[in-house]
Amino acid sequence: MAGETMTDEIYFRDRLILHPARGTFDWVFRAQAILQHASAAATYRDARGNVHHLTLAGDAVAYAVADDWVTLRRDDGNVELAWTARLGDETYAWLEIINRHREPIRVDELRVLALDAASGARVELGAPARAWRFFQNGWQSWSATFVRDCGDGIHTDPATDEYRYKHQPHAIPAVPKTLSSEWFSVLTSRAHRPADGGLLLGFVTAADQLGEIRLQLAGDAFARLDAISHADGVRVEPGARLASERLLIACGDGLALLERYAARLGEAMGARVPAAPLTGWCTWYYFFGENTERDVMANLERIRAERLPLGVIVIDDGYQTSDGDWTSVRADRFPRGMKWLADEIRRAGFVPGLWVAPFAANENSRLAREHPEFLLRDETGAPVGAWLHWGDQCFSLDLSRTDVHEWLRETFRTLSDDWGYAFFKLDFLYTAAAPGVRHDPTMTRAQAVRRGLAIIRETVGTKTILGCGAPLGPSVGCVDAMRIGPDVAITWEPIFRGDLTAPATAYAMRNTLARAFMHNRLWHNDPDCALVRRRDDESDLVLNEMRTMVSMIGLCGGATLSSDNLPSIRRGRLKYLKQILPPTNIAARPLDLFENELPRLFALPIAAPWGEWLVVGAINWDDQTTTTEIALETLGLDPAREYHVYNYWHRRYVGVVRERVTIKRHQPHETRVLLFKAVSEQVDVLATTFHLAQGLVEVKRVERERGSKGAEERGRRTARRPRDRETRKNSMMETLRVELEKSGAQRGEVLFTIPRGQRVIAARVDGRVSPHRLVGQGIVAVGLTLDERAVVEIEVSAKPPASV
Ligand code: 9PG
Repeated sequence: MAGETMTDEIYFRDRLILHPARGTFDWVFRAQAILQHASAAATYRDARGNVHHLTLAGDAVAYAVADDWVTLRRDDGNVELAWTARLGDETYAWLEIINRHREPIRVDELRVLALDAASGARVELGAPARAWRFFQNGWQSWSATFVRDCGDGIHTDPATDEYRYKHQPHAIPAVPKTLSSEWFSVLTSRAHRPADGGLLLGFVTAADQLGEIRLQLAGDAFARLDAISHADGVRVEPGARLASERLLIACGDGLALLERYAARLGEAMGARVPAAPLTGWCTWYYFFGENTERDVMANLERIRAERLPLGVIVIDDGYQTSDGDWTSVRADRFPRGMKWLADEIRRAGFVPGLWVAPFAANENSRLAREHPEFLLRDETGAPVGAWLHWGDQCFSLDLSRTDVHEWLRETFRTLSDDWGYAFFKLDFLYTAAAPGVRHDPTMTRAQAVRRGLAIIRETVGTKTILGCGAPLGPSVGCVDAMRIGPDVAITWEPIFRGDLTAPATAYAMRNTLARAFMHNRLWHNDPDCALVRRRDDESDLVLNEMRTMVSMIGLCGGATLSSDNLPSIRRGRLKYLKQILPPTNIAARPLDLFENELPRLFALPIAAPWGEWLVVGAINWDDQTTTTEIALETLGLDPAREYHVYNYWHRRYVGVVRERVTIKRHQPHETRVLLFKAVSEQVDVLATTFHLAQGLVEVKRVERERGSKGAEERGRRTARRPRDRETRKNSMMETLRVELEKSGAQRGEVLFTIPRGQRVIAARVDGRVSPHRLVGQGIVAVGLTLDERAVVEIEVSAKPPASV
């Protein structure tokens, strides 16, 4: 049915209420109009350059409804707007602009949602705007991402050109209190428990236009909310149309909404999700560009000697003579060339990896001098800045040029085919999306990024691409892994604390928590390298800070790369790296993301065939020692049950807890890693200490045998094992057999829970009776060196039969 008649309200599928007489609509969730009098709008320029703003709101609009969609239309005589919502299980909306004029127009913005308080729009979150919380997703890998409490005011960025190039893709209006989030946001309110009332607005397609969610407050009050699809001023010819990206509108639990959004974006963009996460070693965070062939070989040797399960050896920045001249190598550092090195790395059993910033050129590079036409220009014809590399200006390339495409192909053919690199850390990718006058006026900034990445992908085939400094949306489907935060550093915070994107361990970890949900949905998350070197050995990080870095990287489950100078790392520190290798490939969840701007609870629920447990990283971001109380309910645990708690880094059994656990002396910047396992009535594995996940990675199998028969038979089979009398006498026994497997050699323990009324008869490691010690009431630990594989058994007297 289609209608031109003006009705006051038209209800559609319990989800949408149209107000065609006003050109607005409400979006409804559980009988509550969450978005009220929302509209849509576009900004375009005519052939004379006059700016027009066309909105659906204000007057009557035409509408059409069908089985599962609704369209609202307005025409200003030159162009037509068509807003469509598809309402199936989920709501998707998009906006089209149709040029009905005789001359071309240029489209700047398509606002798929436009809510203006001045014209009666409201967002119903059960509380006034000052009590809202807004998820702010940064533009590219390094850009800060966190949930902002609107009552806390806005975060002020360093207002430098350099910062703008790197982190601010849009000109944000000079209205006070503008909160901006790239591609998606979730709004919650302090009035709600986290489990309800979150509103997600998120673009689930991102290949053609940059998406932005923008919230504006006037003082403490709501002023505007917009979901903007940026069309970058592309030309639309007479008779032609341009559609925005697709917006998902949904309500629910904040964290669950983020997870759902990432799943939809990943599906729509054909995300590449590798089967196993990345591991490796990278030159950057020790050598900082001064790495040589000798350094790489020395590190390779230590990795081999320790049998560290690291896959890729990344030669980061510093091999090239200049940014842009990627095939021209510094012979002083790499005298035998990059192919020789790749061959050596491969021969040693590793994957050779290379860092490249493919979408930019140093002002002093041969590329920039010989091909000034490759550089992206602004309206004045000046090259567009990208970043400063040790004081040299780097410029953006124009990815709409076919000669740049050809150069890109040729470059990666050399690195991939001729030299043999099989892993590419592609950095400073945001430079392709810089605002500028592109050679091809129909190419948007998102398309420029994607075109560049597509060419590299075509050239390197199925080899691994890690995105870095990369605009997130258009990279989905092109990269296998993605850096999700600023650089880690040998300091906790930077000297200039105002810039949340500066290299700093705390800042890197902030993003690791906030973007954890992207792992395995958009790509493999890369939280950046783990640094375990000692303080003063080129580091300022104290033990607690180093452990926090390792805990966060381990819990986020993604790419795990080391970037220490391994030959100088002592065993006592190397064990920290070993304890997060290999990665679990499961991302922990920041449970209080919508309550604390710096989340304090990073929880990894684990389900293995032999049991379920929860590993929680409890972070103290404060500079003081504090007491941290954690209610079991906030961890998703049953407050009516009893749980064993094990303190991983301190190797201490905490005891059995109910309802809550208290960390009494939670030190500054310390992450207390606690394992929770429900108390059971049988002998069980409590934890293992070889890996932070405490059993998920290195325990391959757990077998249980009851009764004396099995044990005696095995006693005969392993004739060398001395059988103690008691064992044989005991007719009712139970044995738990744990098979462990892990690359390298590591000292550690397997801990068992022994229920009340049962007693340990013997512990065995690889069939030999081995000492065990009591570490708490009903908790027994068996120590061993796990060298590739081991079998640990615990034999206990079975529970006495219940008296009749
Ligand atoms: C190599 C490094 C490492 C690192 C990347 C990236 O000038 N800057 O603002 C700036 C920001 C980040 C940065 C370097 C410089 O680090 O994240 O892992 O590859 O490049 O130069």
